[in-house]
Amino acid sequence: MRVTVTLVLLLALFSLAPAAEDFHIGKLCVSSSTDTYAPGEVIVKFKDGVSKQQASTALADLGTSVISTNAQIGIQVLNIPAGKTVEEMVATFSARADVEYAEPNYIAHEFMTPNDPYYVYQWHLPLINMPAAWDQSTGIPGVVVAVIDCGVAYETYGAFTQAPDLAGTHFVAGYDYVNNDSHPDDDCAHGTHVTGTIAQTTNNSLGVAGVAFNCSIMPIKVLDASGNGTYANIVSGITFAADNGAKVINMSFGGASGSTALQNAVIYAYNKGVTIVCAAGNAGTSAAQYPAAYTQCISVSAVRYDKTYTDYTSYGSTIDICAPGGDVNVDQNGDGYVDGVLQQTHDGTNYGTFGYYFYSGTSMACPHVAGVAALLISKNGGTMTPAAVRAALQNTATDLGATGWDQYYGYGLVNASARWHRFPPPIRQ
Ligand SMILES: [Ca+2]
Ligand SMILES: [Ca+2]
Ligand SMILES: [Ca+2]
Repeated sequence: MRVTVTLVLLLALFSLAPAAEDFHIGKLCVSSSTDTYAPGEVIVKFKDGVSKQQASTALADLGTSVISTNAQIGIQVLNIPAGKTVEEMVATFSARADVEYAEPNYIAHEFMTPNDPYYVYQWHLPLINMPAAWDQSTGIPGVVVAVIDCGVAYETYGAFTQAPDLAGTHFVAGYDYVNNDSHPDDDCAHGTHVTGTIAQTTNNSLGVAGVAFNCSIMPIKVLDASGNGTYANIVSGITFAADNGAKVINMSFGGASGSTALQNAVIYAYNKGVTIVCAAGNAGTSAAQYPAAYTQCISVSAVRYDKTYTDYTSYGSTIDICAPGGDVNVDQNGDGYVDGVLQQTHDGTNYGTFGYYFYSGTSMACPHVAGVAALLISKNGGTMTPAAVRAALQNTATDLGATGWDQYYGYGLVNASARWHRFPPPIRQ
């Protein structure tokens, strides 16, 4: 007898965003400056013991004039002579015995703010410090995130249409284990929304943004149009991802039953160096959900705008970290819309009719962490063990609730912009 176990998508309520023309879009501040340092200026610090008179004589001899000084730091900002470059003057000052250091007057830019018009409604991205994180990395295509779900609107094929805001996203070949073909298109809408949070085409003046938008997505379909799938298909999806170069697996679904086959698939992928990120579940209880509860998986619970845990999120001893899952019953940020996670997907019936949907659930929290994991791996050059990814995520999370790890928030809210150092740290020579 064949036993079929159905899974439920870890998606709670959702509501349709009003038609695009109902959005009122505020002005975005995007720095347009491309200068890396102020032209015609250098910063110089003379050595302690060099008198003001000696310094000003040196500056006059070099044809420079003082723009400003900072007594606490002991620096002078200088105008350099016409015909000299900043590089030349930095070299000239640096070579002097009486100068401690000289450097260009670098220009700091505000953190990248994407120009996607509905980014302003994606409160869940700044909540995990995305603008600052994008200043460090937007991901690299060699880091592949497998989205094991109900498919993704990644191509135009047959009855399916590519989501307009996935047109610039990198995709690698996946598989459809529901229909047994190589076209894992989305007949449900969930997988496309999840994919958007990881790698929506970003800074393209369209729609919304994603966390690791220069990483690649491997779409793998294991759930059907109603969001159910067998463990056997999920096992196949996991081994496909592990065998085909995925660095991260996102699983925004779960079941209440443990399974030796499912556990062994997770171990197989983990041992191949794959970081596995799973939604904790939407049971609102401490009952374990699988695969999230397996120790190889990073189990993600869900918080809302005010950084409190949601009424639907599963919790308990297996929670590792939390991320924004949203709450579509409230508008805590006062933007006029429910506080769901906003991404583009189709309406679930007409596979070419796309809109921007506020979803909530641990399904939505999970891809935030998968995206941050992909950025970490990107910043590390494209490879990083799952143990190192886990350590970095947990050690840099922002603690919430009871001090230290707790059963609702795990190690805390994922922090995409945390400066992270190689694990283990290099030994100083
Ligand atoms: Ca976009
Ligand atoms: Ca809102
Ligand atoms: Ca805590």
